[in-house]
Amino acid sequence: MKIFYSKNHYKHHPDFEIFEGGIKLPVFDSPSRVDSIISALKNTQWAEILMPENLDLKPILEVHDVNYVTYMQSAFNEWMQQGGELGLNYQSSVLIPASFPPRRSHKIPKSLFGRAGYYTIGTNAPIVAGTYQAAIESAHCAVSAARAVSDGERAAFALCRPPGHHAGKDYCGGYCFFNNAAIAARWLSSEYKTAILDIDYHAGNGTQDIFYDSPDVLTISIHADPINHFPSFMGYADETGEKAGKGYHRNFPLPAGTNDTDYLNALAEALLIIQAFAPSVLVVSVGMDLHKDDPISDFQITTNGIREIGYYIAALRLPVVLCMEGGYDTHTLGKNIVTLLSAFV
Ligand code: Q9C
Ligand code: ZN
Repeated sequence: MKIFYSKNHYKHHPDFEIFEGGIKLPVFDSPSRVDSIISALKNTQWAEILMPENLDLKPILEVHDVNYVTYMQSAFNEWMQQGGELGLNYQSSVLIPASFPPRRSHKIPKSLFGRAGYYTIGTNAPIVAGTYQAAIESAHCAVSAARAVSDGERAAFALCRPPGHHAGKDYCGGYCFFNNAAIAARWLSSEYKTAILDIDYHAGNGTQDIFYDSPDVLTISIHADPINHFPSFMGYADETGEKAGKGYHRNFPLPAGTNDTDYLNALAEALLIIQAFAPSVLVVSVGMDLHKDDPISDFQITTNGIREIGYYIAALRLPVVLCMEGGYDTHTLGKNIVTLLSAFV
């Protein structure tokens, strides 16, 4: 299986993020997540590890607002020009806004932190010097995997970091900057009927938002009930799309303690909806934070459950583009990814 990943992911390495209560914690989306996955993949007989194609901004701008992309490109350097955070240098500074727009406000202030607040949904998307480059190349991994599948591969894996499914057309959040899976799906959808299945532990609010009024791409997310978990404001069962997109989005919020059987029941229901849509290609947002050992999650899903999830999805017999999203237990991450991907080998 073709695996696309860029070494430049490590350039996105903020030292900390800010949790509820103002608690400063080391980031969960650490570069070592990718090391865990790469070393497990290297121990298989089937992983062909490749660099992403060097694409331009075009596939990214099919999903993201040009002013947001420009903000992402310049934000960190603008902050350094303004002096950055007192006592921190270029290498250790982190850009995190502290003011967010009131609902329905569409004023985009000129000031850096005005824009930062406008283009960010929370404190969990810290921007450092290398974030933009890492995020661009992460998106290119997704498009490269989409192209491999379009060229006839049964499946391809985009080892995206930073992840993408919390990023909307014009916002970052939840460790995500550009929505890799949505970019791959938009790229594919010009030629193929495309569906996205999101199995990350968190609701894929960005993906939901991007395709919410569109019937072209069916989007389904299975996740922790947002009543208790990030992204809090989206991912509820009654959100099913709007305008022409009505009926083309579905959420499956699941309770704390969800086990393999509970999860597979929800997945089976989601897969029936996908079959009824009859896509010719499937994009999967792969978050391994659904595993029982994940440090920020409360599902009880085992590695065997993950193997079954792979079999269930593979049984659709559709070409599949898998994009890495979350998953923060670096001890089990590599093994779980190899277990999931094995279903497509
Ligand atoms: N109290 C992904 O898995 N919030 N993003 C953590 C918990 C941010 C997760 C706070 C979680 C973002 C791609
Ligand atoms: Zn997640």
